[in-house]
Amino acid sequence: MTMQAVNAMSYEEFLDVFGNIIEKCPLITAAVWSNHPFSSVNEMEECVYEFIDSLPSSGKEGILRCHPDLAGRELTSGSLTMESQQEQRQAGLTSLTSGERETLGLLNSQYKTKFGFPFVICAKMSDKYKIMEELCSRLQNDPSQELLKGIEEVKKICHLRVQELSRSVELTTKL
Ligand code: 2AL
Repeated sequence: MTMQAVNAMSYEEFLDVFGNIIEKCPLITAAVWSNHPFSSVNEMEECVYEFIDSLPSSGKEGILRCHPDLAGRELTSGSLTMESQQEQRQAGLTSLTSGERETLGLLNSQYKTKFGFPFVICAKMSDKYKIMEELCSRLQNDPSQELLKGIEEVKKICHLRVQELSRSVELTTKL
């Protein structure tokens, strides 16, 4: 599929393909379709990032709140999105010891109590040890720093999801 094919997509098709590049936030994909045609995938991603950056803090917090906890309830119950499931598995979160799961659960809940949104990190660029280390360290940040940091991670997750989609729908190098 070429960029030309992406640009020719109806908004329904565009949403079907790119609707979860920001976890459980298809509204962002739907909004970004307004900017088509795109000259490249990078330009499309930039539109997503600009949209996110233009949101007030409450909107950015909302995006973070759409992310599931790492190694949380949804992982255990099998109700994660396909993308999140794959990311958490790749980071080794499906094979934690019960002690590690308990520690991560405790840190996640401390984080949420302090900030009012979940700890978000690009799991594919990390592993269970780095995730716990980062969680402990980021717990010390102030809320405005953490909002920025969380959103930076959301953009990294988005970038990898777009790359993955580009491969799986065989978007050519023209993208
Ligand atoms: C996630 C997720 O679902 N995928 C990922 O890379 N990070 N969630 C999170 N709370 O960081």
